[in-house]
Amino acid sequence: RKIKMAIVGATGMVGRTFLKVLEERNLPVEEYYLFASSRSAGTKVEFMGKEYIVEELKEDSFDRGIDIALFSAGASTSLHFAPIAASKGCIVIDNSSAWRMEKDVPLVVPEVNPEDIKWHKGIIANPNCSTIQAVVVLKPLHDKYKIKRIVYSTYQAVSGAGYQGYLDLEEGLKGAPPKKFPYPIAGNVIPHIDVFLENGYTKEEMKMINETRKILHDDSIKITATTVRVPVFNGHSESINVEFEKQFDLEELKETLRQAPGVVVQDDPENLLYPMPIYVSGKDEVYVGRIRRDESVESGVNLWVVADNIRKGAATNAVQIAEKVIEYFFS
Ligand code: A2P
Ligand code: 11C
Repeated sequence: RKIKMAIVGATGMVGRTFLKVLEERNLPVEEYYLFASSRSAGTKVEFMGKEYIVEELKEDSFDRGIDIALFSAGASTSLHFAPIAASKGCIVIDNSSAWRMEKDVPLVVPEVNPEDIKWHKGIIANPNCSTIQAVVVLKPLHDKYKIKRIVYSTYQAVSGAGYQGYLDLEEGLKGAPPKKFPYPIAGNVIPHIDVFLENGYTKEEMKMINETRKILHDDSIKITATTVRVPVFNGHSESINVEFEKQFDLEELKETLRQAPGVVVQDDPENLLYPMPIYVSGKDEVYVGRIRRDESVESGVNLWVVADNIRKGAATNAVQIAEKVIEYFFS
């Protein structure tokens, strides 16, 4: 069976990375279609050694038997177009926040809960970048020691806010005023990502809390979060404090992480070895270091977790979901 795939938002930060990751991973896809808004319809893009023309996304865009669509064109585009695509038999893998918490939409990180893909009803959601890198590391620890509570503190790169966010740092370093963020990001730290909610948390913080529970299938885990934008171009960093039900041996915990799929342990303080975003940018794995016991509680650990938010945090994760979709439904 010939598989046809669409990329929606092909001109964006994540969309361009979809194309890069697809070129690297060689999926059994016969035909690709590239979509964006009317603003960039007609744009020529080099992809898989061919020239593609970006088309405007419209209601009838999925009428030509497209099997799988990777969406990264913002939540409002997904809200409108994902159900239209799904109604035409297309499996949508959506990178926006629009569908993640819907009951009949699986929220998937392939290293963590690939089986959830099997009960999809047309839309599969890709989690928020900050959540993805956290759960890749937390899942093997939850299986072994049962997580009781998590405290997330993030240090998030400007690329998470798309091209405009990236430009705010680039131009801000030359003295230009901000356009995307409410304050200058160059030389600054902004404790505010996405909109504020009534409980005083930002939406980014609540995404981390709710998505972690959904992906780990455990609503009993207590979670709190503070999410912060820092002047880093690409690669999100997170300090994760975890408390377990069970006791653990630190060496065994490190070994568990070394064995975990998609995880690289980079932890050798004597040789000043710990993960940092400028070195992790461009990688598909999640890096963890600074692994140390939290001596203030019965059974707890501190972790420093870094990943490329555009690759593993978005594009790579979505392409990995597509690979699983093909394995489960097209072979
Ligand atoms: P366009 O380039 O035409 O604006 P980023 O997150 O880097 O800002 O990228 C957002 C992506 O979503 C871009 O590819 C953008 O296309 C696309 N996009 C935004 N709005 C729409 C829309 N209404 N329909 C289709 N694509 C959209
Ligand atoms: C950021 N995490 O770094 C955000 C971007 O829910 O998909 C991704 C928002 C989302 O700004």
